[in-house]
Amino acid sequence: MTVFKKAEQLVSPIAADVLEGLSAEPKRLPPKLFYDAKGSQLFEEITRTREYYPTRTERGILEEFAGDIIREAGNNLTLVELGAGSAYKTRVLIRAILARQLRLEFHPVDVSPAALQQAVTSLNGDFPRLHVSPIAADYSRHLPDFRSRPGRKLVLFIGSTIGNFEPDEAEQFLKRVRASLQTGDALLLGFDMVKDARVLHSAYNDAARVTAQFNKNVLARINRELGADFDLDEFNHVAFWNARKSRIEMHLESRVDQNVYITDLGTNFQFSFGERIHTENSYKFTSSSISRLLRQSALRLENSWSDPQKWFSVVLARV
Ligand code: AVI
Repeated sequence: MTVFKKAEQLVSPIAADVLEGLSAEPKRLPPKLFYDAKGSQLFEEITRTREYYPTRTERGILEEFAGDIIREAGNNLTLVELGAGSAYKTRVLIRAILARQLRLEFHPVDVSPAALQQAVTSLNGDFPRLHVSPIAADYSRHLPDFRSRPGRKLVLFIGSTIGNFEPDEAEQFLKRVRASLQTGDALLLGFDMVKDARVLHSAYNDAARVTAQFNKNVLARINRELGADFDLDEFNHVAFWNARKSRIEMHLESRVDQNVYITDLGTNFQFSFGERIHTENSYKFTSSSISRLLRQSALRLENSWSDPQKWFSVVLARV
């Protein structure tokens, strides 16, 4: 029994996803594999590139409308954030809430204890009337039940992370969030909008090639964690706008016929010239696709705020 337990613990948590994804036809890897320490750092770098507009556009909307958003969300709020998020964007909202109420309970929910610890340390020092109670959980699988917690809950799911879910997953996820809340609670969601294809294309093909590094880091991670021998130079970063599906697709394309051995899986994977691994979809929305998603998830769209170009929308939905 003990031996089994030990053996299980030795298997990397990414092994099953890698085996399943690379055995599939066409090959794929789930986007959550991007976010090891290196990948999270590369994502932060992407958000600072000239071409990647979503983060700075959403931040601008929150800076301009935080007061209105919080007034609309209601009194006596308890704040929940799914994913550690950008501390900066959360701070803007915390400041607006603390301008209207004496104390605030904040529950950041994240799978990474390190990200949570960072949130607790930096926020506690800066906001004496804020009480941070972190929750370590993979919110995409298991959502804590917030119904018994005091106050009206405002759940943040910003950063257009909802766009990385498949449409049916997004609906199922929002239904689960709704079930963890009570009537009158609210959700604040960030949606990246459909826009000029050139703008979309550049955002995922930045000139400094940070997004290419971010995409290829998934192979480097498999090399590090599962003892694989991917040669990163033998794969191309491919990202394009699929208008029919309203999404940016990211792939890694093999430059040659090649074999890759993954030691921890004891398996050899064959790639032919031009064969792709599908690594991410990033869905872009219209006001009607947002309304449809919220309606299907039994949430009421209460208000939304945008930038002047209407590139990004921050939406308040009510349970
Ligand atoms: C985290 N997520 C919203 C990003 C996006 O735009 O879909 C991830 C990303 N992929 C490439 N660049 C950024």
